[in-house]
Amino acid sequence: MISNLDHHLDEAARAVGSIDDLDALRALGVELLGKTSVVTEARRALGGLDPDQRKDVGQRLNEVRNELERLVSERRTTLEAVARSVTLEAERLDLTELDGNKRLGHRHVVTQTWERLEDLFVGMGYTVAEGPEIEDEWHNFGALNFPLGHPARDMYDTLYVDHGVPGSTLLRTHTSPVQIRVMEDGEPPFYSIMPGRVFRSDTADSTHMPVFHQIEGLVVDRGITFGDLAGTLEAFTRAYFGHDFTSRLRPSYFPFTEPSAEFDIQRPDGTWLELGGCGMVHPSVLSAGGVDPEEWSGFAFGFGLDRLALMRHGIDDLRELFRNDLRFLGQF
Ligand code: FA5
Repeated sequence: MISNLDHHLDEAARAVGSIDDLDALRALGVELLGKTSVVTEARRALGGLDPDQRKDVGQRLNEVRNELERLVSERRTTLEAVARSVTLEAERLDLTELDGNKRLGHRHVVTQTWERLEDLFVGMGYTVAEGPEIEDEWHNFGALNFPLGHPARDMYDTLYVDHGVPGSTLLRTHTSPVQIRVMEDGEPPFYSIMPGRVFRSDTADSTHMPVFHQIEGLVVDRGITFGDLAGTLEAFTRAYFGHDFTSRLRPSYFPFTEPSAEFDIQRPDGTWLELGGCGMVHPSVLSAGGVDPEEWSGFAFGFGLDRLALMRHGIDDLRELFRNDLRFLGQF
């Protein structure tokens, strides 16, 4: 029996050594160590041996079993290392070949979109303003006509910062608080855009990210009407997307604009994507910013900047923009 086991071990060692894929190794492991394997059968047969023989055969059996386990596990480690290096090789990026400018880095497609939008609006006479990403609840909500406890606050899944009174500090959920800051810091008229990063506890999917970008627009002057808003958005659509895109305004609701609308863009394939909201600035919001609503009126809009990039470049999944795969980003 002992010589049978030794012979089995020799054969098994050869079989393990000749295997070069992990699935086949898993199957061989079951064959060599599982319920119907030679070593398990031999253990069952031990009961029929006389005590002396049982001791010798039992000891050898344990040794053979341990050796089989070691052989299989060693082979697994080797094959896993080979699989890893095959994957690494396939995903290797050669950063040494800097022939000419071919492989130089360039701006991320979201940054390019951001800069293009700034150029476009600056060309239309707007200035660019910024505000903080960590905001107080007054600028993000209160001044924008969302009183405490107002159900419209639930439109945004807000991420609060553990600072000061609970609920008083947050990651801004939109760029609209910058409207208030622009009005607080200056005197009308205002023609400003406010690009920036915003945060919501949204689950990532093909059109949503928890961290994304918006571009806000605010115009406050004497005699501004909804017609000015519609005309500005139309001029923007043509300048940014070109002539194979169309846009539409749908009635909507935001506490800080009245009337309010949603701004959608139609792709060349006929599908629509919501890009943002807009409307006439609510008189209470003008007052909150220190602007007299009897004298001034205005409009505002807020677009998803990442979605603008998506539409313009025909990308169908927002998440692709943030996977940092150079083979993808290199296309833009
Ligand atoms: C707002 O955030 C309003 N502040 C917009 C506004 C400004 C209205 C000024 C009126 C006047 P909304 O929650 O719909 O509205 O977001 C605006 C746009 O941001 C959306 O249309 C969409 O393009 C983009 N957006 C919203 N959530 C996400 C997300 N999770 N990921 C990527 N883009 C998003």
